[in-house]
Amino acid sequence: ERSSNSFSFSSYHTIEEIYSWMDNLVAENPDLVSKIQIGQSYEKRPLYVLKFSTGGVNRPAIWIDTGIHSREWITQATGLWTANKIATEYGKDASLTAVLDTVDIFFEIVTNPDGFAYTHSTNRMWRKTRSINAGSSCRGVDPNRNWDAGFGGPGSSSNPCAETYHGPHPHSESEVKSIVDFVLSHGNMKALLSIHSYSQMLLFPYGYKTELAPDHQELNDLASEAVAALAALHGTKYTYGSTIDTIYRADGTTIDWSYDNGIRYSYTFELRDTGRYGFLLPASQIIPTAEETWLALLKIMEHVRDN
Ligand code: ING
Ligand code: ZN
Repeated sequence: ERSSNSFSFSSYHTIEEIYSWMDNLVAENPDLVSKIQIGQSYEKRPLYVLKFSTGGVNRPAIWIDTGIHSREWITQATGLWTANKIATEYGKDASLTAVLDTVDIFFEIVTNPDGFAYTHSTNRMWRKTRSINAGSSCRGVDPNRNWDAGFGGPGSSSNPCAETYHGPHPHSESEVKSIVDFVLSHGNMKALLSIHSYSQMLLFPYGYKTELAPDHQELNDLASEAVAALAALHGTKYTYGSTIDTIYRADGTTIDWSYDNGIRYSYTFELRDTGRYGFLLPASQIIPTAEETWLALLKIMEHVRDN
């Protein structure tokens, strides 16, 4: 695509199309959007983050990632629509404008590029990274079990062939380690929103233990507001709660790591649907999904701005 004006948000795209679209977004919004490379994947693809900022120095910030599980194509597609929304609505939408006047947003859209390329070339259902596992013919580590928060517990697998393989040690995957290093060195991240599919859920810590998070009540109240805003658009119903109580025990996950590292507003979205199409969500649902998710994201961003 030459111009991001002619890019179709209602279809799924390859990594090459997405990376070139990102360059256009930056070129067309140079005062708001910049592109940062935070590292490279196992197969040496660049790991890009879009930074949305209206100025200041090390402002409080919100991290959003999509596509850490490569087969969850609705998430990268929602990421593209959302990044475009942020760029086009700044200065128009009063609520978003007020957020960006004090808060920066960091957005990693293709968080597992090797897996994503593999879902296009070879296996549409690939979830993990593509790293080689010593002593096994099975490839890849689950990048949502690889974080240093309850790492290696029973809510993950030590079998390299399993979909929830935790990897040889915490942050063994460069796709994970690059985020860890970036977020910690930033030092002022107030929220971390990690977007998955599917199940229509809004989850918060913990996944690795049944103990309630110290901020449980606030996280639960904000989740309730966010899913109400989401449902108001198209009637899409979300459940919400701590990971362990709402889906299952999960050890070494992104949001438990961020929460344990001082990022109070740590949430995982599980986007549409509830299983009819699952990971193969029809492209006709991209825009409705992104639109409704945006309303929930805005609620969370407003709360971060005001707290
Ligand atoms: N589900 C998530 C998984 O990694 C999840 C559920 C999200 C667990 C966040 C813990 C924290 O199993 C999908 N669909 O990936
Ligand atoms: Zn996932």
